[in-house]
Amino acid sequence: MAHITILNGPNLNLLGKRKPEVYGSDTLADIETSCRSLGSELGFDIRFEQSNHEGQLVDWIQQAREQSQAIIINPAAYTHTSIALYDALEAFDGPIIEVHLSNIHAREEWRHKSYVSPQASAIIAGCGAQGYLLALQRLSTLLS
Ligand code: CA2
Repeated sequence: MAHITILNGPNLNLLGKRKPEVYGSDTLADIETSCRSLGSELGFDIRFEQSNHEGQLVDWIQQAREQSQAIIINPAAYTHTSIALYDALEAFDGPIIEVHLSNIHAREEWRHKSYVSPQASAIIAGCGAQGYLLALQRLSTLLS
């Protein structure tokens, strides 16, 4: 059974509680439940994590090198700032899918730059919570 690490960056623990017009009404727990449900249909064992701390995300990416065949990551605001995430992801050998709930290219200009995209096999933005499920479906193709 393939193991997938799904990582979520800062403030995504607030999903569903504020800004539904931008990020939708699902909570992060709702997203985790739907990822686990589709993941079990696709034969994936899933580790689902959220942190507000950059170093914690780096630690989980490093753990994924030993545990996981692929990473799905919504780095949230660290998307636009983090060379540490870039470097950690560079050391991961499998596919990496970057997910954003909102279309970062239709928002403020400073959100258009992603330090994660150069390390990603695919980028999904603007599909809301469904983006995580699309990422799992893509991994099903890539890992089969
Ligand atoms: O669209 C996305 O998924 C983002 O990664 C979300 C980040 C943002 O900084 C990125 O540019 C795009 C922000 C996540 C914060 O989520 C909140 C949820 C509810 C209330 C406040 C923030």
